[in-house]
Amino acid sequence: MKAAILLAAVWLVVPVSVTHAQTKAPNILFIAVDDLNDWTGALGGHPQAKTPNLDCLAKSGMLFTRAYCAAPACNPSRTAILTGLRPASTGVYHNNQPWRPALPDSVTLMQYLMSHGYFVLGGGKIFHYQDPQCWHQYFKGKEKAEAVAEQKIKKKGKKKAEPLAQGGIGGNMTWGPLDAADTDLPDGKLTNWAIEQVKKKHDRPFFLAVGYVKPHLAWHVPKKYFDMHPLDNIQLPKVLDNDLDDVPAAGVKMAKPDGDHKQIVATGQWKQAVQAYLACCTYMDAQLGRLLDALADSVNAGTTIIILWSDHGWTHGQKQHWRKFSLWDQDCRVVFTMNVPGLTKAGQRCERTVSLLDLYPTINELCGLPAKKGLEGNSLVPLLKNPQTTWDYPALTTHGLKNHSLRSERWRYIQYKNGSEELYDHTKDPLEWKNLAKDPAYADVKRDMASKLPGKNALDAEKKKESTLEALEFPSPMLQVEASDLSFRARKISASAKR
Ligand SMILES: [Ca+2]
Ligand SMILES: [Ca+2]
Repeated sequence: MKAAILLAAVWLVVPVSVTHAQTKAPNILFIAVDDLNDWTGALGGHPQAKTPNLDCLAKSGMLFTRAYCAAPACNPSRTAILTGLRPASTGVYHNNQPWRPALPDSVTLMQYLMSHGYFVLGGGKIFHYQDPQCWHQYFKGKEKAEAVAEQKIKKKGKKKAEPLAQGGIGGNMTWGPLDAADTDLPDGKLTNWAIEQVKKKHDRPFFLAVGYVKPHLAWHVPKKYFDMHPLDNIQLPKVLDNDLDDVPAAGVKMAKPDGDHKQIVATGQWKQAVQAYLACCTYMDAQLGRLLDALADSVNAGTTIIILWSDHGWTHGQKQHWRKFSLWDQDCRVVFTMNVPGLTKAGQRCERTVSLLDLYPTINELCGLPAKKGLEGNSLVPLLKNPQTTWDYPALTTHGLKNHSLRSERWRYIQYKNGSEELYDHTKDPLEWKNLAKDPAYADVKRDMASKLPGKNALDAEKKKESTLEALEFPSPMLQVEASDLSFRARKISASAKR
């Protein structure tokens, strides 16, 4: 990746008082990665992670080392990011709760940008449940007819992107290398489309959302990515055998030790699962590299803010837990980088606790838009200017009604709906092995953390009738949104100058 070009400082951040008519507003490349935990070179969560392009992106701007999701599941995490409202305020806690019916009047980040003159386009997985009114254009990926034709080819015995070896425990938890090219898969096709967009000279500032679906299950990517992570050498995450002994029942229920973990251990596939996830991360990283190179070579280099985030973490057997859907650090921590030309500098790391809820207000400020009322995050611009800035905003992650987890720079405090608690001291216990919640010495810490939990907890939004299992994830097809930007054309960017 051409890091040097990303650093080009062509313009400075637009002060709020200056309108778009007077100065060129930045473009935004908004990259989402599904289910990517800290197993990246940049965050160092796994020593064998190979993510050179992501690492280069992080090194060329600001890496937030303590960034957390608002919820450890796709739908509620993304809903929080894109509406600027946390789950306890919306009632959208789980994947089976379509967000738009629950929030009919919510003006999403994309809608807000549209109303201020941005050209808003996207592709891949951004929302869990698609919302056509949020986009001028959307890349739907594969045509339905094309997918059907492919199935027919498969049935006739012609091999296309079929697994070379199959592993896993069933459901969507399967893995194995594919006899396929990068661009046979959705993330490769998405990247080709996104490259065309970043290369174009647009007549107004753009917001381009690119949502990668790997490393989400199922873990099937071209064979070369498996070969880059030889099975014999794979290291398992560090675990403590009796780690769940000091976890309250509500936490054990989230860990589900009798579920995936039992099956993966019984079938001797722990290393295979780790290999497959690492392979998927490297595949996604290769697509990311192609996109970033294209931007660096384009007319938009130097005028485009690059933001990359993952929607939550992922756990591979720690606390006998797999997937996300828990309130420990491994599921709540996300990858989050920002490259803001003229503002961030190469090699910056910010260790303050930040939330993905902060994205909406941050983007507004960087784009010079008026602060939108009612958003629950904080603009990160002070940290982008100086990552050492004092910052007393612990990051809240919520999984289900009244199950909260709060992370400060030192502590993680968990409080379940039934009142049971966990407390971990990250200065001594980064893997959260020793629950200090019952130790009276920490009563003050607990009280302080508990006082910062939401005072109001919205009741559950309406649920879909189907199962809540992960199979429901990303059920909505990548909709093609017609280029319905007529209202926009009438408005034009200069409209914002009249405010
Ligand atoms: Ca996800
Ligand atoms: Ca423990």
